[in-house]
Amino acid sequence: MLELYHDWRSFCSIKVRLCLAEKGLSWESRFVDLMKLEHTTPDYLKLNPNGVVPTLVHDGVPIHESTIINEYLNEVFPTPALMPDNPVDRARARFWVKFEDDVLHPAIRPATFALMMSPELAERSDEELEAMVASHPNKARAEEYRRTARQPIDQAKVEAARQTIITALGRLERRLSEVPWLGGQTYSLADIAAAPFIDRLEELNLTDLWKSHGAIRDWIARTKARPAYQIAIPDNEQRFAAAVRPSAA
Ligand SMILES: N[C@@H](CCC(=O)N[C@@H](CS)C(=O)NCC(=O)O)C(=O)O
Repeated sequence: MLELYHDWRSFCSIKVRLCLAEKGLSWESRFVDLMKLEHTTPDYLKLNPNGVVPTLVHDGVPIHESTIINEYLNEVFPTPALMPDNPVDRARARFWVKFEDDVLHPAIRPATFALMMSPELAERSDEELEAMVASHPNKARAEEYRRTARQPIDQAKVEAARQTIITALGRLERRLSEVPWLGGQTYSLADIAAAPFIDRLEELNLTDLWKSHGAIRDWIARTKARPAYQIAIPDNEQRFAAAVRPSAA
């Protein structure tokens, strides 16, 4: 049995749900509400001491980290294969998965906190915030939650992240001008890692950033046309209250 501890809205959770959907796997949803700080409760920290979602539990065995979870799923459920079959393309695919972990996900966080999460986090009481800071294994992240809940948006940080996103989109555009998918000729874990970025930039109303990137827009259209994409992204009622609702197309 597969259980996924996840938040419908979380970038890394979408990444794992995409992989599960591409594999056609059924799984039990264990919703961990990040806005209610449920990821830092003692029970959840026992399951994932990093205090983050997602966590996959396969027949009682927890697996952490979205990239590692997707590699695990690809090994244990090999069909359809989600890594290229030659070593050079596999190396390229791994590079783009790492690019998502190192660049895309950190770059999207400031705007997500500022524009999507702050209204809901502001509703948390001081006691809840203090308990979260005390129990969160990553104090820098805990402070980010507290700051978001109580202080004005740090516009300079959001702008710096926007510049990082613009540079990242330039790199993605160059890659996708050469090959149809990030890993080369076939859809792979690399595309799965980057796909949550599409939905998040839509929610943040930042799609202008790829307006002049024809190869990215083509990749987005092909990615969104995959049935797994529509299964994995949140329904409207599962989104942040502040989200711009993307059309179903
Ligand atoms: N590298 C981790 C990152 C996990 C992560 O940052 N998850 C976010 C949601 S996308 C989270 O749980 N944030 C809560 C927090 O940082 O307190 C992964 O890929 O699984």
